[in-house]
Amino acid sequence: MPFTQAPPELGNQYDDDRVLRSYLKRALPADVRTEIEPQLRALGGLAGTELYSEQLADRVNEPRLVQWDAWGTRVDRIEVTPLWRKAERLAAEEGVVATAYERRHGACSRIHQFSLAYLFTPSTDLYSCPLAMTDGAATALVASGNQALIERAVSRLTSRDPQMFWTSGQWMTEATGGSDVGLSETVAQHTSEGWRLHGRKWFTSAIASQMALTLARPAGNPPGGKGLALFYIETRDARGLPNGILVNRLKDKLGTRKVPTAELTLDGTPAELVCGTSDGVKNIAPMLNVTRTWNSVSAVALMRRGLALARDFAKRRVAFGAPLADKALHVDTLAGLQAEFEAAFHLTFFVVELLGRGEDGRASAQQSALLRIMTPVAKLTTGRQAVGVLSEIVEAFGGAGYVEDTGLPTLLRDAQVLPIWEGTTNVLSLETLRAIQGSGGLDVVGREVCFILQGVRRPDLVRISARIEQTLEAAGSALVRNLQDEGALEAGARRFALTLGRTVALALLARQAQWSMDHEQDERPLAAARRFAASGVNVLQDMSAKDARMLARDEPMLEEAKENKP
Ligand code: MFK
Repeated sequence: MPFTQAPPELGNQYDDDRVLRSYLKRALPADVRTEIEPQLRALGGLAGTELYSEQLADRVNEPRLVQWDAWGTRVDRIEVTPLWRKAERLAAEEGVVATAYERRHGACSRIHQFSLAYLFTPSTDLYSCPLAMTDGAATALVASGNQALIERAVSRLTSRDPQMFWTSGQWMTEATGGSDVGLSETVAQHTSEGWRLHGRKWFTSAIASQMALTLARPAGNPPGGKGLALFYIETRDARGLPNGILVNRLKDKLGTRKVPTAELTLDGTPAELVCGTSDGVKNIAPMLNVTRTWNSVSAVALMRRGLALARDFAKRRVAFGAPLADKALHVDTLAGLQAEFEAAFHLTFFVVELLGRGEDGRASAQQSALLRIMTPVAKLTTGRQAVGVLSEIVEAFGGAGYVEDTGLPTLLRDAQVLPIWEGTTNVLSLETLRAIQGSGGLDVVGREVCFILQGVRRPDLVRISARIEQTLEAAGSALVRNLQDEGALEAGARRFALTLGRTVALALLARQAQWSMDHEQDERPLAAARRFAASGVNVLQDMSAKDARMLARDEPMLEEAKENKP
C-alpha cells in the first residue's frame, strides 16, 4: 500500500479553545458564563464537525448571478451556496446578531454575541460578512433615532426567526474611491414619489441582502462626505423583483469567493433618508465601527482555525524520523503564531467589551474615547496579523497547504481581505490619528494601560510592563514631535498605529497571563506574553522622507545628486 497522509481534524471548537475559555472565565460573571456555555459548546461542536465537513464538501461551489428568467424578465437574482443558506438560518436561530440587541446580559452581551460570531465564522465561508453589515445597519439605524425605520427594519435585522430575519448590505464603495468615500457620485433626486437614487456602486458585498444602507448626494448638495446623505433601501419590490437596481456582474476576487460581491447600477432606486440630507459619512460611521469590530473578530477566528488545523496536523505528519510536533523548529514556529493569535484575541475582545459597555450606557467618557481610538487600531493590527499568521499556517503544511482541495489556501485568501475592506491599514492609521486628536491625545490610552497592568506581579511580567510603558511614552513623544510636521506625521502613521495596537495587546496578554497563573495555574498565557513581547511590539522608526520618495517612485533625486557632486 502506498503511503497516505492522514488529514488534519477538528474537535469541538469551544472545548478545544483554551484562549476563549480562559478569557470568558476572567471576563464574565460566573452565572453569565454558566448560562451561555452550553450554547457555545453546541456551536463549537457544530463548527468542528458538521459545518466543517460541509465546508470542505462545498469547496468549489460559488454564488451565481441569474440575470433573466426563462420568459425574459430581468430578475438579477443571486443564488448563494448551500452552506450560506444554512448559515443564514443558523445565524438567526443562534442569535449571532440578535444577542447583542436583546442585551440579556447587559454590558456583557457583546462578549456573548462575539463569542458566538468567533465560533461561527471559520466554518461558514465568511457568512460573517453579511452578519457584520446586518449588525452595523441595526446599530446605525438605532443611532439615527428614525423610529419608522427602526420599527420596520431593526426588528428584522435582530430577529431569531429565520423567516423574519433580514440581512443588510453596506453600499459605500464607488469607482471613484473605496477609501475616499466623499468622492461618491451617486445622486439622490427628490420626486413626488419620494427619493430616487441614480449611480453606480462598484464593490457591494453580500448582494443577496434584503436591505442596504447607502450613501448618495442629494441634488444640489456640496461635494465631499458632508454633502452625502445616508439612505435606506429595500432591494426587492413587492413582486420580489429588483427595486430599480441592476446587478451588472459579480466580482472575480482573490478570496471571499463565497461572498457574492457585485457591481450595481442604481437606476431610480426608491430610498428613504435615514437622518437628514447631509453628513452621510458621519451618519454611517456607527455601522463602520461595528463592521470593523467584526473584522477583528473574523481575523482572530481565522487565525485560531489555522492554528487548530496546523497543531493537529503536526501530530499526524512524520518527517525526518519524528512527528512535526516533536521537531524543535516546527514547535518554535507554531509558538510564534500562537502568541500572535493570543495577543490579537485579547485586543479584539477588549474592543468588544468597550462596545458592550457603551451600548449598555455604562461607559465613562474615557472608555468612549478609548473605543473610538481602539476600534480602528484593533482592526488594522489584527488584519495584518491574520495575513502573516495564515501565510505561515499554509507553509506549516508544506506542499499540502498550497493544494486547493485541502481547503487550506482558502484560509490565506480569505485573510487577505481583512486588511483591505472596512478601511485599509493606511486609511485606518490616519483615522487613528484623527481619533486621538479628537480625544485630546494619547493619555487616555496610557491611563487605561496602567489600569490593565496594575495587578501584574510576576517578575517577568513586571519587566514586560515597564517596556510597555516606555513604548507608550515613545509613541506619545513621536506623536507630539510629528505634530509639527504633517508629512512626517502621515508617513509614520502606520508604524505608530501598529505600535499602539501591539502594545495594548501585550498589556492585555500580560493581565491575562497573571490571572491564568493565579486562577488556573496555567503558564501558557505567560509564555505567549513573553514570546509576543520579543516579536516586534515597538515598530516606531524615524524614516527619511527623502529615502521614501526615492524608493517608492524609483526616481533619482536629481537636485540632491547635483548638490552632492564633488
Ligand atoms: C468579516 C467582517 C467584515 C465586514 C465586511 C463588510 C463587507 C464590506 C462592505 C463595505 O462597504 S467595505 C467599504 C468600507 N469603506 C470604508 O471603510 C471607508 C474607508 N474610508 C474611511 O474610513 C475614510 O477615513 C472616510 C470615508 C471616513 C473619510 O471620509 P471623510 O468624508 O473625509 O470623513 P471625515 O471628514 O474624516 O469624517 C466625517 C465625520 O464623520 C467627522 O465628524 P464631524 O463632521 O463631526 O467632524 C468624523 O469625526 C466622523 N467619523 C468618521 N469616521 C468615524 C467618524 N465618527 C465615528 N467613528 C468613525 N469611524
